[in-house]
This record gives sequence, structure tokens and C-alpha cells, in this order.
Amino acid sequence: MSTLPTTGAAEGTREGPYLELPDRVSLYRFMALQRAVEERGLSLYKQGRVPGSYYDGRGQEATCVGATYALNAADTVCPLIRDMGAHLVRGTTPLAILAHYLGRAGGVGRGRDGNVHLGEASRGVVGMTSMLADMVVVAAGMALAFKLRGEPRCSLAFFGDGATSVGDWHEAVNFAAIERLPLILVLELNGYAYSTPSAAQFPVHPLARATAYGIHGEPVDGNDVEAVFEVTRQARERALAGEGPTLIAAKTMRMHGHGAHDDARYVPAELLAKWEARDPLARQRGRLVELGVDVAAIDAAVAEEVAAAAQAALAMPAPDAASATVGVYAASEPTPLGRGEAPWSGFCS
Ligand SMILES: Cc1ncc(C[n+]2csc(CCOP(=O)(O)OP(=O)(O)O)c2C)c(N)n1
Ligand SMILES: [Mg+2]
Repeated sequence: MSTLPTTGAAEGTREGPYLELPDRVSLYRFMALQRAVEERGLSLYKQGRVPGSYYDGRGQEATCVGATYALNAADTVCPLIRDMGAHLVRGTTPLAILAHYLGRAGGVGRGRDGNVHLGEASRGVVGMTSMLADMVVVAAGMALAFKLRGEPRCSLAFFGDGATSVGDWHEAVNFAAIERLPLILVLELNGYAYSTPSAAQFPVHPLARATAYGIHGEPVDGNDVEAVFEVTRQARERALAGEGPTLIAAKTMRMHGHGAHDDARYVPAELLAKWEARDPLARQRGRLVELGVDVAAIDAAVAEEVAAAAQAALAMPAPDAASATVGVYAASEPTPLGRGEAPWSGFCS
């Protein structure tokens, strides 16, 4: 293992490659935080306080939390719309996220963007663009930089089944495969791309694509946070050993509509009921209870933290209009960096 600190160090250092009890508790806590933050955000959205649209990752928490927890702090991660847990694992606070949803000055985007468009360069988290598969291209580019510099780092991109139908995905994966880049590709097989079922997305098993491009492919139960951690940890070891990318196919389910505007009436109720019984939080809670952990106390602390964060976020002011060109790519006034600040310039440094 590399000597770089683990991302999970936010909650106490992961001592070795495998999960110890504090890690298993952290994994649960991050999933519970994601759910609580997103539930609170949804309720604020329904109250009309969140500008724009609203998306969440309900039911998919184990995939983004487990995979991100397996990274080191120097690795980079590209989350998408279902992956708020990735931001939380990397240390972005519930307060910063809720203030971001609300468009407040103290939010991650400082009121310049909303909903899931957030990322903190200082934490190695790249804010997503909406164009499907583009973040896979970005992650491959970062992995190329790490390889060329001989740095023991990797990059990880999350994406949905729908994103794999876009040409950019194939170009990025093919390039990463040829160059044996230290890249981890996490496919969130969540049943749907908007209203299109996964079965109508590709005619082969998703891992056939890993075989086709000559990279490692690993199936995993995307609702088992510890299993996702383990396949990602192994993918990272391969990446750093020069063995190239791994495609992880995480089977999960999108438990809400595409966004809050979508009632998902096209999803059969029986399917949702089946997946409700496989809830990722319930599964990890069951493990911890068996180990004697006071999970109710964790839930209470998470609820309290998120309630306090929501209150503090609502009390924050909107950004000052005079600061509108700070931190955007094209500023009216040149800065020492050229065309506006480039807050993302630290990613590969
Ligand atoms: C190139 C492109 N085409 C269409 C869209 C509109 N769009 C945004 S999300 C989405 C569905 C994505 O489905 P999937 O990749 O399976 O991710 P999920 O929403 O299931 O997490 C679509 C069609 C887009 N953002 N980019
Ligand atoms: Mg999908």
C-alpha cells in the first residue's frame, strides 16, 4: 500500500488495507449522512427554497461511499448526480452542501451553480459537468498525468448505465486501456437512464465491455458498501501496479425519479419494493448491530448534524452581486491566472 493518507482518514486513519470496525462504522455514517442531507435538500426543494432542479442518490449510497472510501487523499474522484456520498467522504461538509443547494454565499459553489454541480479542488473532487460521459474523459486525463509523472495516484469516475451509450465513454475507456492508465471506472447499474431501462441500453452484459477493451472487469453488489470498498481497493492496487483500468459494475437501483420533477411512474412498484428490501443502509446497520455498535446513537448524531447544518445554511446570505465574476472561468477583469480564476488548477498538482 502507498504511504499516502487514506481519504477515510477524515474519520480516523484506515490502518491497513482492510476494514477495521471504525471503518465499518464510518461507512455507515457517511451513507446515513448522504441520505439525511439529500432528504433535507429534497424537503427544502419542495418548499421552493432550492433554485433549479433537484437530484439525489437514494438507494445508491453504498456505491459512492464504498468506492470513494477506498481511495487515498491524493487520488482524484469525479462524482455524478447520485454520488453525494463521495463529497462527504472527501470531507465536504453537510453545511457546505446544503448552502450550495440553496445558492448561498457559503455553499461550495458560492451561489454560482446549484444542485449537484459541486466539487472542491482542494479535496481532489472534480465538479461535474452534465454532458454524459465527459467526466470519464476528465478522469482519464488526470490518470494520464499521474502516470506520466510517475506518481502513485489514481483517478476514479462514477457514471450511469446511460452514460456508457455515449461515444466519449468508449473513446476514454479505449485510450485508458491502451495506455494502461491508473483509472477506476465505477458503473452504477441502477436500472434506468431517465425512463429508459438498462436492458434497452446495451445488448450485452456490461462487463463484456471490459473484456472488449482489454481491461479488468468486476461485478459487485452496489448496495453492499463493504463489497464495493473491497473491489475498489483491489482496483486501486492494480492501477498503481501499472495494470491499467478496472471497470466495476455495481448493481444497484435508482429509488427515486431521475430528479424531483420525475414521479418515475414508469418504474414497476414491485421492482421498487424488491430493492427497498435491499436497502444499503439497512444492510450495514444490521452488521453493526451484530457487532454491538450503538447505531441509533449514530443516526441521532447524523440527524442533529444535518438539522443544525440546514439551519445554518438557511441563515447564510446570498452571494454579493459584486463578486459575480470571482471564481468563474471568463471574468471581465483579467487575473494573474489569465481569464478569471482557475479554482480547479490544483487538481493534478
Ligand atoms: C450527452 C448527454 N445526453 C443526454 C443528457 C441528458 N441526461 C442527463 S442524465 C440522463 C440519464 C442518465 O442515465 P444514467 O447514465 O443511467 O445515470 P443515472 O441517472 O441513472 O444515474 C440523461 C439522458 C446529458 N446530460 N448528456
Ligand atoms: Mg442509470
